[in-house]
Amino acid sequence: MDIEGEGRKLAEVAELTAQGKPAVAQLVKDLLDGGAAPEKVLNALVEGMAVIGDKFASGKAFVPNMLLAARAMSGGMTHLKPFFSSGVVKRRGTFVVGTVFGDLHDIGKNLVAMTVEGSGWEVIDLGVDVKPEAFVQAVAEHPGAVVGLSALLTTTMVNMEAVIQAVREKHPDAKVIVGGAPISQAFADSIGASGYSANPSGAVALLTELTA
Ligand code: B1M
Repeated sequence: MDIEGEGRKLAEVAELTAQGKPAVAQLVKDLLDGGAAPEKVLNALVEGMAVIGDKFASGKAFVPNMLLAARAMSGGMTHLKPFFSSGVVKRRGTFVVGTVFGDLHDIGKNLVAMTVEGSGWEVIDLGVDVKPEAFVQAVAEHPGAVVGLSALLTTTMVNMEAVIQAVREKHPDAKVIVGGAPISQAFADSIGASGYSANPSGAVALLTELTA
């Protein structure tokens, strides 16, 4: 594939990812089969997710748009995964994410997980109703991982503090970021979180900042 054709296809990957089109998967495959560098293809997917993430954060896109974009990106990632596992492409880091114990809400947490994964991070999603020990264990298995906690209930947001304490007891340098509808920057500060974000793209920006 010539450089011009490759550039056009990469731009198309970014655009179609933002639009949540399933055609992204085939485009990614064509690019990789045609010899495009996996990093460039990943960057195009990330660019698409960033576009939709910014629109979502500013109220110009909605949950279904984000879910479609994330699905399109996942389709593309299927073809990129072999390059990650072989070590040809380096991940930006590892993000261990979960909804804290007592809480079963996972739509927002999933959006954050998908957006972070779409930004080139390895994501370990522990699911919902996650006990402190499970976060501690995941950080032990993935040294240097940043932890992300989500909570949607005023009765469970307080459980974030117990998770932070348990994680820091075993991993004193661990970074833990928090988010969810009832969470504020003031609350995050009061429980010793490393950062707070109101939305998925903000979480990506925080991760970049915390691991710079
Ligand atoms: Co629940 N629920 N719910 N619920 N539920 C709320 C949260 C509630 C506000 C509804 C209400 O009363 N108006 C209320 C909480 C009140 C409060 O605590 N002050 C509530 C309640 C009371 C309950 C039950 C107790 C109801 C009952 O059984 N009596 C019960 C609790 C169960 C439990 O968890 N133990 C319950 C159950 C459920 C369902 C299971 C039915 C379902 C969850 C399904 C699921 O998640 N798979 C559900 C739902 C869907 C909701 C509402 C309607 C929608 C939540 C949602 O998904 N929003 C919600 C009311 C509402 O918000 N309108 C409600 C969309 C999602 C994209 O937003 O999760 O905020 P959100 O995520 C955002 C940001 O917060 C941020 O990014 C996301 C995208 O912008 N974000 C992060 C989230 N996590 C982040 C982490 C980060 C960074 C950003 O870094 C790590």
